[in-house]
Amino acid sequence: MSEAADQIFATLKQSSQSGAPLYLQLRKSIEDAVNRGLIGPGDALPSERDIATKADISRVTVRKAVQDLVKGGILVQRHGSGTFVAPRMERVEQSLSRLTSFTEDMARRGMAVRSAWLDRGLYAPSPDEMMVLGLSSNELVARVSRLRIANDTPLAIERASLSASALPDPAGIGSSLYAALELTGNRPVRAVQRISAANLGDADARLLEVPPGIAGLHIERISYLASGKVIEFTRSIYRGDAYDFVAELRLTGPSEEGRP
Ligand code: 16G
Repeated sequence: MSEAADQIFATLKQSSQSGAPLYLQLRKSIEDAVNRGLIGPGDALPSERDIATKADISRVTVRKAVQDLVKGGILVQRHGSGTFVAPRMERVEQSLSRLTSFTEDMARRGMAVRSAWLDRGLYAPSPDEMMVLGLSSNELVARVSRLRIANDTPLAIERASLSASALPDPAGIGSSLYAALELTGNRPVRAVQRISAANLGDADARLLEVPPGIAGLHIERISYLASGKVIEFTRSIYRGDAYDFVAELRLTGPSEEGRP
């Protein structure tokens, strides 16, 4: 760690009269140092003992601040080797006006795509799936759940449901669902996507290699064939630190007002 960064802790020592709890002051100093680039991705933090001595605070206080920053994804701890500034994610900017597949999106950016299978098979549909896909209780639903990985970084967990008549062999889709649907004339032409904030649960956070509880995006996509029939109902969790969804907005002319 550079001398400039060392000063973070010395400054804290001088300003520790400000009233806020010490661990919050330390947390903020470290966060500011990361944001200002004084310490960068991959840089090691001094040991707990060293920080405590430099800032003249207790090791318990240091531990509390560091643990908070690990939870928030600012720092990472590696067993045996210490605490480091977390690697910065290269954010993916994703347009909200084009109906593309994950494989196409990543290929366009020159990123190597792969998926890890979480589930694929034919099941009795859930009430949600029956309603959205228009299935009756004696029909089957095809489920395709994958961890989507680009350049070795897990970016999203996608759980797609389709009617079994549209996808009778979910295990045979290969690397792209949309490419498989295209072959049978079932590729969607329109979709409605709903994006909401979600704090990641333990299991999802583990798969996405982020701390549990961190902010993510819950995305629900319902896709349609040209006939208007729903073909895909996908619920996904995207990493909040990896994605910017971008929509272009235009001023509505009087003739278009009130149109959906
Ligand atoms: C996108 C879609 C997902 C679709 C997948 C197909 C979102 C949020 N999701 O990731 O609904 O199933 O593409 O990708 O955009 P694939 O053809 O590479 O399997």
